[in-house]
Amino acid sequence: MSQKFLVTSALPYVNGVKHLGNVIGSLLPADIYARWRRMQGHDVLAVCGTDEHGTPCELAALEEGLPVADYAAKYYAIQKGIYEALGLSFDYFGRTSSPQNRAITQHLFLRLWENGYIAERAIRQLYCADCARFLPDRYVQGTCPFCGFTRALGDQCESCTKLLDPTDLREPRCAVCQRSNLQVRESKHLFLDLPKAAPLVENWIATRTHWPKVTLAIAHKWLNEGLRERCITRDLKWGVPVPHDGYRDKVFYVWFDAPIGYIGISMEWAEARGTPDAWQRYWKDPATRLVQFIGKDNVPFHAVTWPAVIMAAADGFVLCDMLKAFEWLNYEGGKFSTSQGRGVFSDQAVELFPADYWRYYLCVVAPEKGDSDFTWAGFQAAVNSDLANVLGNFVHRTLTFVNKNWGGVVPEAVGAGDAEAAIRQTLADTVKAVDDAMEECSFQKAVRAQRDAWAAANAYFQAKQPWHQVKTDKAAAGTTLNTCVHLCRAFAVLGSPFIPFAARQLFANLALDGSAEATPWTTIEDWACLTGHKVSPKPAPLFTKIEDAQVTQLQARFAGAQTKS
Ligand code: B3M
Ligand code: ZN
Repeated sequence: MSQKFLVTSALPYVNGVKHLGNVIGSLLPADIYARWRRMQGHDVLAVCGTDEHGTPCELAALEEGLPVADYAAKYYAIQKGIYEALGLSFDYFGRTSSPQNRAITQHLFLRLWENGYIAERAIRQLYCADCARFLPDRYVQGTCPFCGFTRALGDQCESCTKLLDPTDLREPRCAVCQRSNLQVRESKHLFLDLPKAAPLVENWIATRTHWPKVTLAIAHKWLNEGLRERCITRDLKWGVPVPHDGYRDKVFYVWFDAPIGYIGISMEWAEARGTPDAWQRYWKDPATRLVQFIGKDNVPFHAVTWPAVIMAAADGFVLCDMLKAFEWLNYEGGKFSTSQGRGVFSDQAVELFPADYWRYYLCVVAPEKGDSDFTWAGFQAAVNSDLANVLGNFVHRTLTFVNKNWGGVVPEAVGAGDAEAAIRQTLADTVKAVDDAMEECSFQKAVRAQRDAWAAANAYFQAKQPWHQVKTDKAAAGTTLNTCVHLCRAFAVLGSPFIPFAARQLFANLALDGSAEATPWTTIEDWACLTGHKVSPKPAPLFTKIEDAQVTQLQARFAGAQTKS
């Protein structure tokens, strides 16, 4: 039965180009999941976009010497292009700075105000006497009062993930001028009354027992520590203006409008296709399954604050059904580092190798049960062994054999025996394993199950020895090859969400239309449907192996101290 799915990836900050850890930390999983559900015939709306407000973006614009709006437009376009090259199939890649997001953010704020969830408070705020301005969150840097990390920012400590207020920091300094000529001045701000919303959130989280362990652990830890009122306004010009007298010169805190951006981007999508209300079919239907992919540092905002806003606003928006959080991907045993040019960034990745190589390997090392490590040796092994030697080789030998011995026409399967029964069972088990893995959003399991099936298919071909069969019993050879061609087709269907470009080539090699309509998921185990079908006379190779020399070169190039492009 077709279901409605809303699929979101964390919205990457617009400041610069993201590294491979960010790609596997939310973008790629969201795409694969969306493709998987579309392939199954479900009604999917998948959205992503750049998170453009807040101090990270302003500080980056300052560094690049561009007005912040121009800076955001520039990197929005750059990021969008890279994600298309990676095959990310969002229905819309939008921006949190859109007029749609401004409207829905202001609307939800007013609902919160009416419902009594907004408090006015005079707060003491850091003011830089040298820059003559208030310093909101990330404009202040200093030492984390909880863990002692010396480069904590005013909104969150990157090291222990605790949320902070700028005045919590010890030895604070101004991020703009790096001096400590700071004063504490009083100014009025608006606060989200999280203590009042806490029971709503607690009751709701109690129903999310199917969430992954890390997500629940972080959510519970946060709730157990007790929720504090959270300031949602900032003294900045760049952002969504606060629609309330006395605050009209302020904007909302970036983490207030960023998750609302999922809705804003859906509104952009609806308008772009000429059906401005279509977003409501997803967001306001309680039967919609909202599936969200994020990095683990984003859990508090997605498991607690944003749901608090949605529930307190009581405006009929769906809440998250599945919140999948990823841990960190490291690079060759250390951290990816933008400032030191260490590791592979997404713009470089798409220039170096076909997108599927990254997509596949990143799933193999997806940081799902803890942090994991990108290594060039692992990347090379995944491409050369799994993709080229196992899947690529199986497809190649199958199609070459059918072309050579039957003129490309798939022979009949007569007298299928035990070996056929076994491999059919393997495929049935694989289909179930991948579907289960996707239901629990486990990407490692999903690709492992497929790799095992590719290996089993190769072993079947090897064991049947069709090159002998064809000389002694051509009908028996036909049974073998009929089975193998069907396996190729099944692998194309199952693989299409994960390695969409190779899957498309595989469908072309089979001379099949690979669209979900033409080759529906439900026919994956229809073992009769290809008999008599003519495959392509010139199947193209799916993958090219990576040479050792190239790996050595890449290890050196990305080890750090690359000049920033
Ligand atoms: N931009 C943080 C990040 O990229 C933030 C996510 C927003 S999701 C609404 O990690
Ligand atoms: Zn300053």
